[in-house]
Amino acid sequence: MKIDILTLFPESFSYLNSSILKRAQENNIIEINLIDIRNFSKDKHKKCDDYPFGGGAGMLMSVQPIYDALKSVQKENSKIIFPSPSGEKFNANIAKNLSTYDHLIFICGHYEGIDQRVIDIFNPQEISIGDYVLTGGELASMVIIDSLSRFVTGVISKESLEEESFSSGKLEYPQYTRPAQFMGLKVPDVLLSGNHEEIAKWREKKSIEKTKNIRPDLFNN
Ligand code: 6GU
Repeated sequence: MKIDILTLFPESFSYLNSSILKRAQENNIIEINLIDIRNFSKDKHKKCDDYPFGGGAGMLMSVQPIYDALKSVQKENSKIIFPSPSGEKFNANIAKNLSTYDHLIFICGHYEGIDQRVIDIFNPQEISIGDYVLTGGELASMVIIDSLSRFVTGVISKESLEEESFSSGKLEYPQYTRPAQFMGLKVPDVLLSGNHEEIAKWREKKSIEKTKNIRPDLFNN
């Protein structure tokens, strides 16, 4: 999978070069490209924003630099995503769907938003990562990319994908590693028993308890 990220702040994406996504890139499973929108501005000062017509707070990202940046990477099969607080709410199903594309392009908005004509011309999928507002689309893009990458074959093991929260519709059970005792706190005996059937039962029970307490809505969906 190839992912192009259009942004005014390419330096904010170093997270994608660590840990699992670093390995995925080294193994040529995922290729991530950062495109600095500013390089496409035809303004003599490389300006990429301007005042909103009709007035209002803040600045908007202008259409021309984004248009040219997008055109420089768009192919016939590209899926364009615009992370935005006004998008549909992100979840694991959307992540799974995005993981099936060969080419994704993310447009990172900043300031008070972007010129509507970017949306009218390219018809991107608008995705919000939750009901709160971020200062820009960079963090949201990273959240979406991190999450969809886990569904790309070869990025993590099949077992990890199946065991974790939301694949089962429930929250994950508590986990422990060595030591078996720390500051008087003992790992539950069943996990040390070697009885896989009992361990599976305990995990299922804990998973249900936790979901009931914290996310009862998951049972109603
Ligand atoms: Cl995708 N972008 C911004 N700027 N704020 C958000 C968001 C996205 N999702 C929730 N809040």
